[in-house]
Amino acid sequence: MFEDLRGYLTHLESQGQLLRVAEPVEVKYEIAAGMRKTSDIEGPALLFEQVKGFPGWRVLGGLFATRKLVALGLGVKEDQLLDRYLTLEDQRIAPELVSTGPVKEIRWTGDQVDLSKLPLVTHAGKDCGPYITIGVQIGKDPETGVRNLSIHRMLLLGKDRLSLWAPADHHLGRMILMAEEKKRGLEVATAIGVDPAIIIGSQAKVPYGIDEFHVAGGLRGAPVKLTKCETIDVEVPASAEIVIEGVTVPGERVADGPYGEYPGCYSEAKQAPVLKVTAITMRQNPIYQTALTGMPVTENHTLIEYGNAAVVYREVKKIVPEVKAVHMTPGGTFRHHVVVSIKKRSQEEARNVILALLSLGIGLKQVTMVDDDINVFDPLEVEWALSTRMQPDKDIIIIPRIACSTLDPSCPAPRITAAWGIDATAPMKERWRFEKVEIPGVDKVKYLKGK
Ligand SMILES: Cc1cc2nc3c(=O)[nH]c(=O)nc-3n(C[C@H](O)[C@H](O)[C@H](O)COP(=O)(O)O)c2cc1C
Ligand SMILES: [Mn+2]
Repeated sequence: MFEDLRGYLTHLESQGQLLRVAEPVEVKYEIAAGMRKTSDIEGPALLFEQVKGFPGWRVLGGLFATRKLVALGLGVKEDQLLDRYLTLEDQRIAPELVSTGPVKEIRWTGDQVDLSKLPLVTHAGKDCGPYITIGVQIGKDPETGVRNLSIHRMLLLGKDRLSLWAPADHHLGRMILMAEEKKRGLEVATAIGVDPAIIIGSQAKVPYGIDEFHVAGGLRGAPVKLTKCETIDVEVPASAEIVIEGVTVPGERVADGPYGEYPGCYSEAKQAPVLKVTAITMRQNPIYQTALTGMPVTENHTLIEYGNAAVVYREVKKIVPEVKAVHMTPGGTFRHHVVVSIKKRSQEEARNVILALLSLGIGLKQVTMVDDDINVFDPLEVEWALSTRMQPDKDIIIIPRIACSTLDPSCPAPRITAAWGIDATAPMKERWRFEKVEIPGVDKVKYLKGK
């Protein structure tokens, strides 16, 4: 368990997973270039100690650039990530309210609020401007008051204005619309620079009405300490580096984009809600955290993987208790394609799994089903199953149109996709015809070193 982001960074440094960059960098492209490179070479996370034009600020990037970093954030072994995540996600621990915390060391309210003083980063070459990309938004249901945590990008619009891209099928987007129906704004706090469990917890695919602070508490094995905001009725992590308090402007929309998105392509300008900022509080010498997205794999992918894999695993398990493994694939952006291995007990049950998974609405466009003797993490074995265990005329299911939360540019319209499933499990009868050829005694060959 880490007390806060700083505690976690100390741990990362001791593991050789944090690099301090002393060379001064620009917020436009230069920070993101380093993040792109570290994502492509498997880490480490980067702490930029000198940011041109922003004396006294440090910028943290690529904190979850690799799966290894996500595993370190959860304090689990990389090869046990899904297993451990499933257990921890179920272990809910309620947050604890404290009277104050380090996040209150500096307070800007009223005219002091000035977002241009924060080192907001411009990432991709064609992005329309600087974005906050890894702020954890905390909002409350306008009727029940139940909190929600999620991450939504925010475009810098002015010294006290940001866009807030939260679509209607995400929980925060729903809350914004509910408040608008009552002709009100929604109070939203954005916490930047929090301990890893809060960030990972914000990505849990739990139903509407569950406060993800309880999930974060379970992930870290201790309650998250929260304190009240200055200008809105929302609670935030007491040791966050920065908190931006604000209220959405009912009915107002602003062009947001183009922006280099998780599918690895630019999204066109969208009409996004607007947040009027009412206060900014922070720690002394704050660390501003930014996250990269774009071509997989980035932290926008690694952070999504386990929330999605957990939902898929739980769903498959309801249908086939003998589910062996689930792999959200990197090329599938950890959202669009999943490979699932099962021990089939009846001839067509892989088809039931395909239909169930495509209905989840988490962005899945392709489900590939294989038997339990196929390693879902090995693309060669998966392709071998496709080459030898399935016939395209009868083993592919195509669903012409479903509602789906996706930014896949090939979709015919926003939030609509076609989807498909491939049953590459072998028929149950004449099973011997699909058996892998194996040579006895390979493990006894001592004169060659294995991988
Ligand atoms: C780095 C990062 C950036 C993200 N940016 C956005 C975004 O701009 N808009 C969005 O709708 N979801 C974004 N997401 C995904 C949501 O935060 C995620 O789907 C979350 O689980 C939604 O929470 P909810 O289930 O409470 O709605 C982002 C995720 C990560 C890790
Ligand atoms: Mn939620």
